[in-house]
Amino acid sequence: MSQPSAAQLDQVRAAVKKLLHQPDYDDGSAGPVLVRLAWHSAGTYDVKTKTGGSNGAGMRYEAEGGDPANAGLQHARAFLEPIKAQFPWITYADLWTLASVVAIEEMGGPRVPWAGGRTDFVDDSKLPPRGRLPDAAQGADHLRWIFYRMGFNDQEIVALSGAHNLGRCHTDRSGFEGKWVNNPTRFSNQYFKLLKAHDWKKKKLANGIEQFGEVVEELMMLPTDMALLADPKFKVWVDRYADDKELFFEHFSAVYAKLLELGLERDASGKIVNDDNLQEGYKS
Ligand code: DDH
Repeated sequence: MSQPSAAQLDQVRAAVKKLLHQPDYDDGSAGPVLVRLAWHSAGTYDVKTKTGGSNGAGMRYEAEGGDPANAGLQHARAFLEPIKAQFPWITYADLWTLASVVAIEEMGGPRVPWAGGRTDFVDDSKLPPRGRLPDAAQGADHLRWIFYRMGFNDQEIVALSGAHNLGRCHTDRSGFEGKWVNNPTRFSNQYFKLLKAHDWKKKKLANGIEQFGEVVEELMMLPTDMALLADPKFKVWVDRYADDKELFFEHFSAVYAKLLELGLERDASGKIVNDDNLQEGYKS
């Protein structure tokens, strides 16, 4: 079979939409954890060595899936298993990334351009080493070191960080606890507004981990979130996104699409040309 048709992909999109409603899970939606799955699958990319990225869906295997940074993402993968069973022709790498853009849009966010064609072939020589994903206990220098490696600039780092409008931290996954905004299943620019509006104070959790909290509402910020306020170059974009939701949506859509494409080279027709291992299902 050649590349899936638009009609086939629409069927997958519809199935993901149906699956998002999960009354017994977290805040009632699988959306946030699906977004984190796609981001962590893509965010291992290194522009210099051209290793990592969403192609290959390497997180299915222990080397990547067992990285403590990916704790909890097995829930996201499990949510998507019935869809993979229903549509076996789609690769995991395409399914994970597509599910995240469906989730973002369904939760009220922008439509993110998405193209398929990723394979599930894991090239052992290109396995990303652990430690490529950000450490929330660090500051602005660390953010630049991690995200410049993927090929992003300061504006893009802040726009991407706006994904913390969604979901929450879990003590048993990252050690941090709580959500950034009151409605964590609604995509908006609230994260930037709250970052500026509150007087965030350092708070030590029972497990010894330090995060930031405030007294009025039980919301939280990570040290890396606070770094966006403290660094003058990042702060320019925090201010702009807090004031202008449309601008944030536009920039987020562009940068999130770029994230999902890291490591993929396409020809004019959109076919991925730098992967010799096109899965049976996608060979034309
Ligand atoms: Fe994040 N994130 N993230 N994040 N993230 C966590 C949760 C979620 C960092 C740390 C954490 C991005 C950037 C950063 C989402 C999306 C994105 C948690 C809590 C930590 C810790 C995990 C847990 O306990 O379950 C750090 C550090 C950074 C950074 O340095 C910039 C980006 C770029 C995205 C994105 O999607 C583009 C989402 C969604 C969640 C909520 C997950 C959930 O289960 O809910």
